[in-house]
Amino acid sequence: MQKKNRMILALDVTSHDEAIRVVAAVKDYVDAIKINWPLILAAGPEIITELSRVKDVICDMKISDIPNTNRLIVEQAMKRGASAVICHGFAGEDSVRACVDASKGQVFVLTEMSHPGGKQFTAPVADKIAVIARSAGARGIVAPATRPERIAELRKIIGSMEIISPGVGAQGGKASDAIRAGADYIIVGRAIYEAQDPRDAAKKLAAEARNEI
Ligand code: O7M
Repeated sequence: MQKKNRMILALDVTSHDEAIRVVAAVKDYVDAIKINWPLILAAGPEIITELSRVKDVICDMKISDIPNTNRLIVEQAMKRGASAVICHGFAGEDSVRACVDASKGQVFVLTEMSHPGGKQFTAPVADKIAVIARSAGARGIVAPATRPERIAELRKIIGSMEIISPGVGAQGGKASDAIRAGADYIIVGRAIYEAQDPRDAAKKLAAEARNEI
């Protein structure tokens, strides 16, 4: 993934054709496409391969099982063309390591979730999860744009590992705040694909993430 726009598209649409339309409109302004269960279930896992011909695809299945099952899931995603996967950290270090091994290090570990409920269970253990992500050899972590101060604190734990940050737009976070706090990339979904003009929305958000406005 080339760090040009500093933005990852969260493509949570539920039709193959809609997904392709959105990607065609915004591909110049995003560095990768993150797909999650809504699109994989609607369009089938072949969508991973199809989109990987356009951009790097991050498979966000929030993998959180025992190590063997995690390995099997990651192998399937990578075989279909994913560039990286996302796993939860709360299943423990062995589960995270299984994802790291199966993806050759291309894992982002979710630390503290961006929604209000993320404060209940993930926030109190987020620092420990960041330590696990680092010691397991993950590529980076997911940290909340809705709480930029937490991005800054988690950055201190992980050093130069990458931070990708959801919660911009629909959840109330601001692209420039997340980047200033230490995120490498923002993750944006609804503020782009639900916009009247997704291309224009993506252009403006990328400019903000690149610190141009
Ligand atoms: O911009 P949105 O709110 O429409 O979408 C945000 C995307 O980021 C959506 O795909 C969520 O599943 C994801 N996300 C969060 O919103 N909060 C989190 O804490 C973590 C994620 C995520 O990407 O986890 C890997």
